[in-house]
Order: sequence, then C-alpha cells, then structure tokens
Amino acid sequence: MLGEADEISARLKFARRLIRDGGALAKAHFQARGQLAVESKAGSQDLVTLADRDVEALLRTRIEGAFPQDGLLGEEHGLSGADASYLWVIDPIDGTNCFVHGLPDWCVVLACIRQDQVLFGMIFVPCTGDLYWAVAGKGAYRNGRRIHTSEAGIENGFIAIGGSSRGMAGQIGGIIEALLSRGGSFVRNGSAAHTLALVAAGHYVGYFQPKLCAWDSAAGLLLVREAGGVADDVLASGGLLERRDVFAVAKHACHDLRKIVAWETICQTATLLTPSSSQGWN
Ligand code: LIP
Repeated sequence: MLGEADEISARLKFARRLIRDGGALAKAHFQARGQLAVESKAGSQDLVTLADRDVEALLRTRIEGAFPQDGLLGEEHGLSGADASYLWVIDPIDGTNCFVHGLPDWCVVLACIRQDQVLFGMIFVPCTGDLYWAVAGKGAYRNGRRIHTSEAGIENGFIAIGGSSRGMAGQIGGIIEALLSRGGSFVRNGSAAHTLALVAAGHYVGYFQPKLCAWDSAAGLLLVREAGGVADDVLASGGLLERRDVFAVAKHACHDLRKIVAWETICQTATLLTPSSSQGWN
C-alpha cells in the first residue's frame, strides 16, 4: 500500500497527461464549433455543448480506470463516490461562453481534494498551451516555472471582476465604480479558472466574483495561495456543493480590495432591504 505522499504524486503525474488529453479533445471541438448545438442551462449566459459533456466523459472514464476507488464531481455529470478518500473536481470547459464565441479564454480544470482540502489544482488552456498547476505547500507553476502574484497595487494593475445574473448587479456595479474612482481598472475574463491562473501568475492583481461553484474555483484558488496571494476558502463548511463568492488577490493589495468588496456588499444588501417606492419610501 502506498503512503499519502505517493498516492498524491501518482494522481498528480496522471493528471498532467490526462488534462492535456482532455484539452486536445476540447480543442478539436473548438475548431469545429460551428457544428455544435448550444444549449442554455440555468440562464441565457449559462451555456453547454456536446464538447463539455464529451470532455467530462473522457476525464471521468480515465480517472475511473486508473483510480476506481476515487470520487468524482463534475460540472456536467454530477457527483459520484462522495465518501471516497480522494475526490476529483472537474470542469471540462470553464468559460463555455468564450468557447462558443470563438474566444481563447477557456480551459480544462482538475482539482484533487481530500477532506475539503485541495491537494493539487491544475488548469490547462488549450489555445495557448499553458499548463498551470499547484500542489498544496509546494508552490504554483506555469509550464514548469514557478509563478508569483503581482506586485502592483489596485490603482496600477488590473482587477478582474466577474458577475452573472446570479449575483447582485448593484454590488458588481459599485465595485467597478469604486475601482475606477480610485484610478484603478478592471477586466472581465469569461473563465473563472483562467482568471485565477492569471492572478497567480501576476497578470491580474486580484479577482472577485460572487456565487461560483467549486469546479470553477477550487483549483485556481490553490494556485493563487501557492503563488503567494490571499484566496478565500470556498470549500469550508460544506462549500463543495454550494455556490460561494470567490475572492483572490496579491497579498499587499488584499486590504484595499477586501474593503471595496465588503463595503459594496453592505451597500447592496442595505438597498435590497430598503422597502420599494410602491411602499412610499422613494
Ligand atoms: C463559468 C465561469 C464564468 C462565470 C459563469 C460560469 P462555465 O463557468 O467560469 O466566469 O461567470 O457563471 O460559471 O459554465 O463556463 O464552466
């Protein structure tokens, strides 16, 4: 029987090959995307195609073959083996909207979890060929080179902000307004996992998006932490199966971004609690 370190390193080695194979299949679909039927799931921006389902099926089949005792949680095919010691969290294509519209910002995502702790996270971006990964306690890497979070502040670097119809529109608007009025700037990248990889590698200073799933964020949050940044734990207290706010940032910019996000959240919550004009308040 293998010790824990060997169990993890066997999975890590396997994941490195697997994620590239998943990426190759996804890229073949991307190149023929005109033939894919696009369906919407929970909303008009929440898209899925055969490519997402196909890539997840490939990843699951290969993991089941190599580690039959492990559990699986995937965006398209759900949860199996919830009580297993090792759980693989899969987003076959994160950034399906980008994928569908021919943009390169989509990626394949794998995280391996044990007792709500991410052991390693891996993000492969087929259009650039970049492979990001991090192992808990062992640093974050892109294509074999160590990566680090940005040294810029929120005034002179990019802050990535994401939102969807699930979040509070006023909160997102307020955060963007606060950033701009401080002389800062924001970007919206259509893949949460890719965004987190870019925070880890120092291209963006930080990132906030409300209500994301573990398959969008768990791998990337470990990358940011291992690259020297601050990243909230979305898996704490049953977060694996819930939507959680994603906050990740370079350490020195943490206080500033946290203040803006917290303030706008309070303001938006207060607005929602204020009785509407029909009750004579405005
Ligand atoms: C998407 C995210 C995106 C977010 C969407 C969605 P998908 O993941 O990465 O940033 O805004 O709500 O969750 O569906 O493309 O895997």
